[in-house]
Amino acid sequence: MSKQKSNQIVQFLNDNKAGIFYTGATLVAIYFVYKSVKSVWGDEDSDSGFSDTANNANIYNATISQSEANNLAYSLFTAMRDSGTDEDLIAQAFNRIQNKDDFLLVYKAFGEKYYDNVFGYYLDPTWNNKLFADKYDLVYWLDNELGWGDREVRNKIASVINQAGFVFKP
Ligand SMILES: [Ca+2]
Repeated sequence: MSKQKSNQIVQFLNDNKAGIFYTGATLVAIYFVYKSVKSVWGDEDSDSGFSDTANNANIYNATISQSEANNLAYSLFTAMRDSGTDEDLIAQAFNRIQNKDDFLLVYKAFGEKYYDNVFGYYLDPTWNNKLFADKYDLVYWLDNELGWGDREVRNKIASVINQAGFVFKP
């Protein structure tokens, strides 16, 4: 970039400081309004917190071991943690989740993780990320990641999640 060009940019920024500031502030405000609207209307099931139901998992009825449950929870996390979703990986994990106790073990292993529910990705729990994101459980993550375009996967996974005592629309 030429010196003259960069001087022009500096000049432009100086001349438009207030405008740039207000544009930035407006974008931040829109982001927060969108987030709060989404959290009020986006989920009819407003109780998206960690469910104690997981503690009722009967490991004797589970067809997977605890370490398999940990691996499946990690696969699901991997499928959802970045922007976008790996639907195939989710479907694959649910091939192993045969009954409600399997799901409850995986649910418990997943726990709650910081999640930007607008852009759909995991945030490391640094102090500033805690301002922008909340912790959500596996059912919330799945519901938010799988949109109406992912009907096939939703159909596949809904019944075992509902059997486990959660509300998840196919
Ligand atoms: Ca994602």
